[in-house]
Amino acid sequence: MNHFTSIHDVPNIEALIHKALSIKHASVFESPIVNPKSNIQNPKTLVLLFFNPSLRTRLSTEKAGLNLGMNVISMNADAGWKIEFEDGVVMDGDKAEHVREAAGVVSQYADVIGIRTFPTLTDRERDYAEVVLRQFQKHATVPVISLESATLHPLQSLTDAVTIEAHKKTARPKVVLTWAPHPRALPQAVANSFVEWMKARDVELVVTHPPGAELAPQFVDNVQIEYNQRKAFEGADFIYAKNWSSYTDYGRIISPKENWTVTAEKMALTNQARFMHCLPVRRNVVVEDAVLDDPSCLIFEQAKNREFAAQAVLEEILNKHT
Ligand code: SN0
Repeated sequence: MNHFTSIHDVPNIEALIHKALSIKHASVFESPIVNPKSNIQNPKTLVLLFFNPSLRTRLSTEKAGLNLGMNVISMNADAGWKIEFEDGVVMDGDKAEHVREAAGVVSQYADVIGIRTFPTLTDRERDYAEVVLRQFQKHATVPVISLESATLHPLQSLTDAVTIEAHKKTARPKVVLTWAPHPRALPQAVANSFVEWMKARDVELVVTHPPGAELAPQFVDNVQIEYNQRKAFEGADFIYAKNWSSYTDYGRIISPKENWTVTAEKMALTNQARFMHCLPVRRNVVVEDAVLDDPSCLIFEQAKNREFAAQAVLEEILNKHT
């Protein structure tokens, strides 16, 4: 694998999911006798640049790098110089460094670069062009992985595919992505990516959201959309909740009249579905305490699987490039 910025970078999705599962299996059943780091003569360096906050992505990707004996350097990119991403501009404003130099310089220290960048939620064209991620990728001389970009979160979705694969009880489980309320305008990235990865899996995918919360057509073409949340929940094996702001009225907070919070009462309509969320989650806004605190809830399992997903991706990239 050359880069990991979306599902389209993955040559064999099935193999990558099973690689993450086998790393998970080994971490549970086989304790390594030697620290792999002690055997590594020329450790590779992973540099993670965060233009936005992170807890799980940062810790799981750092841990995955350490598991592989890599040197890991994380930087809150807003602590660096303000970066210009447009080409051909006269840089006489507040931006001190162009992405051409920034990406070129980071490439001098890194063997793999991770980038986290959220959307503006005001400029849809720019966000969906993935200007920050693509400019970094263009001007870096080493592989780039997305740690959540403006419109996609592939490491999360790989994790979610791994989690569903490990917990499905039937060959073709019913997987429901449900929109949920939120006080802030959030990206569509997790939902876009989840749909993209689930479309590539053998699952019955249903997306449920109120009118006005339609995702970008390139993601939901041929996807079953159900505006009645209760109806969507019927017979579901997995309920994946996520808020996103409007794509059509770009960045607007959607406030439906009905209550879209995931409750224990709604979960009772399902086929004893396992609840999933990428986190962070607003308790009693997105989902009730009772659902999150139920032992069947998969949120910690998802968080744990982030490590194995990141390790599988890094291994694939290192195998190709070292
Ligand atoms: C991000 C999102 O894309 O929705 C990260 C999810 C992995 N979530 C948030 O920004 C939540 C912020 C909040 O205020 O609850």
